[in-house]
Amino acid sequence: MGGSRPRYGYPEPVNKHQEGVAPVADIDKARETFDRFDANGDGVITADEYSAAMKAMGDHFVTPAIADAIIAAKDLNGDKLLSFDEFWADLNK
Ligand SMILES: [Ca+2]
Ligand SMILES: [Ca+2]
Repeated sequence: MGGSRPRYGYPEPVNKHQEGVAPVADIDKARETFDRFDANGDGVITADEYSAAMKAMGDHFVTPAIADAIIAAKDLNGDKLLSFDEFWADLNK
């Protein structure tokens, strides 16, 4: 009959897998979200696109004027458009 082996000196991993834990922003997910906002796929999000996307997600309070202010807060180069780099930089602040 097979005996049981001693298990000393063999540390077991505490966390085998951590589902639903996202300690750092995930660039793939960010890209997915960005694409959802960027309706015409030109690589930048306008206030209109932002507002429309929020509406599509059920948030009717983000008017184009509010979207304009949100984008202005994230807009790093002042062109009033949100590029993916700016979007990503905002997520990682
Ligand atoms: Ca666009
Ligand atoms: Ca910009």
